[in-house]
Amino acid sequence: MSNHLNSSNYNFKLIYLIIPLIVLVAGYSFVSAQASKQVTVTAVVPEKPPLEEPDTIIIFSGIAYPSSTVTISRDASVISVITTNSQAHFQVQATVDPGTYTFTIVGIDSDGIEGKISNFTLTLSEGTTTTISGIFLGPTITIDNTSIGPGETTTLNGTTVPSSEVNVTLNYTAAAAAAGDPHIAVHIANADSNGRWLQLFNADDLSVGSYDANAQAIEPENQSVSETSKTVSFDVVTGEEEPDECDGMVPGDLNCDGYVNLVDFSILLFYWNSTDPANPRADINSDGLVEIIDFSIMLYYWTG
Ligand SMILES: [Ca+2]
Ligand SMILES: [Ca+2]
Repeated sequence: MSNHLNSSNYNFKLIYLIIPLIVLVAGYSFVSAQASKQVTVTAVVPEKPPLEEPDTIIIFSGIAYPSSTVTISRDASVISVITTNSQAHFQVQATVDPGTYTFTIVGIDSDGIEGKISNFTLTLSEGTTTTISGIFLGPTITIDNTSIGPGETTTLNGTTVPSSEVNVTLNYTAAAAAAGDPHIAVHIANADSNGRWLQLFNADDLSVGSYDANAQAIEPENQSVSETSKTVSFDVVTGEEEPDECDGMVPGDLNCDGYVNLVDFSILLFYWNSTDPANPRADINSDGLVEIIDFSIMLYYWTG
């Protein structure tokens, strides 16, 4: 077909369209400013119908994840599975019937993590060659802990274009946010030469509540900005909300080891006659005093 397109028998008209990429996660100035990235759609149309109608061709090119696969589907039917190079670039050409289609593009990184799906709805006229260039899929993202308490961390990581800057946007979603608490924070991570990025959050640096996070990459060559990644969520909880090992243990099992025995009895003696024992389970009947009644309840549950 390229012979036809380059032939001097035809005059070609170049339709050059710039469409802004739809950024699904918007609503705050930082990402809006960074989302000026654009995908270019170019269509080459023969001015006069040739004797034999040339094929209708669509070309996709862009960035996904290094040495990984990109799957392109047309109305949910896979039309092409391609491999990216070590710098995450891909280009593929497909011949399709004319018509209006929704194309979806999704990458799976070399760790098997699927990125967020990108969509394009296009009308392809017969005999045109349409090129969609500048596609930049959002980074892949995974999270290791979805609930963290004091001193605990959660790590977000994934893959994008090598040596890019990755902006991780943390969104505090709790309704009862403390006054003055920033609801949005952007953390900068840097992808290594294999495209792997990582961002760690420590519960001690965050308010108790629920968080959403996603990532966008800025590739080093042209400073173009990727689509957003999928969104991951995690909760920061207080120490008291951590699982209590004494939940479900019988009264009298003061050290919560599943037995009521001499160990529990020695703990009871330690707190004997106290009104506010450091181990509140020692006051078995919760009447404010560790005494003979508690001992008799302990004997009732005695397992030895
Ligand atoms: Ca015990
Ligand atoms: Ca008592």
